[in-house]
Amino acid sequence: MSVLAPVRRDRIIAELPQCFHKEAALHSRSSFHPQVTGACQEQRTGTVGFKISKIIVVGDLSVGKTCLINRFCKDTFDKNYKATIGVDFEMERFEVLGVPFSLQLWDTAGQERFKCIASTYYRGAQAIVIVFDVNDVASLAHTRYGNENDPSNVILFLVGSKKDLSPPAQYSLMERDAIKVAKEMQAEYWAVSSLTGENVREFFFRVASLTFESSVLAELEKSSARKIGDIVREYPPPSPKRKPPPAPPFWPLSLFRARRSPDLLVLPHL
Ligand SMILES: Nc1nc2c(ncn2[C@@H]2O[C@H](COP(=O)(O)OP(=O)(O)O)[C@@H](O)[C@H]2O)c(=O)[nH]1
Ligand SMILES: [Mg+2]
Repeated sequence: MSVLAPVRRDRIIAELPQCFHKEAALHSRSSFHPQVTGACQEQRTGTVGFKISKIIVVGDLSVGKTCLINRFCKDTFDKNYKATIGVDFEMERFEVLGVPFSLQLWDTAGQERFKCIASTYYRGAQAIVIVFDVNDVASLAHTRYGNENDPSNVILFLVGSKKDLSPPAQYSLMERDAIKVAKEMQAEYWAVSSLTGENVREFFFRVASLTFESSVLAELEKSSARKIGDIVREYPPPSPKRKPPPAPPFWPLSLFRARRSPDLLVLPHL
């Protein structure tokens, strides 16, 4: 029996949630990668079911990072600004295609920009969520810094926050620029409102699904590499010169002497 409580019913993902904008999406397939679906059906997902995926949230001060996490994890919204002190994180448990999968959402007060903290904060992150305020062009320009520290295999999301404060005409102008930035960074673009909750759940479901998909694909790649390794070990390629294999270096010399004159069997001194 599992010691953990069952996953909440509203955290169960059975189908791939769609992207927000096809032009700036990590991929726009309508369903999970067939290899991933197959592996889940046949329970070949290895360690993925025990994994906690680290997701870090970065962006300028006051763009709405904490509110975004709180809207999703606690379904609350606080109008009063409370500066985040230090580093905080929330855990969210999901079930994707029947496999348990957890996200650890890291929130900061913006210290990730300082080089000494950045490496610790970014280390092991599977996805980076770069938040900007859709009503503040400067905060979009600043998002580019998020790119400097990430390793190449990390999944990037560019999230425009406070959509409720942006009139539609103004929003569409800003969206053009945001999509351009997202494409340059190879990030997936989303626009959300933590006040109304618009797109918040959809966004985090997409984060969970894409990180899950990439974890399963990595696991499948690892296990096929292991299988190739086994075949190579079992059937080593023939060596060009057929030399007898060298004696293991730890064999005592006396063993060889003993073989040559069996009547003088000397057991090795162990
Ligand atoms: N109208 C509106 N205000 C927001 C939204 N998200 C955050 N805020 C406000 O913006 C301020 C900063 O939010 P916070 O999440 O603390 O920013 P952080 O410094 O990036 O963590 C707070 O006063 C929030 O109430 C939103 O979606 N809509
Ligand atoms: Mg904060």
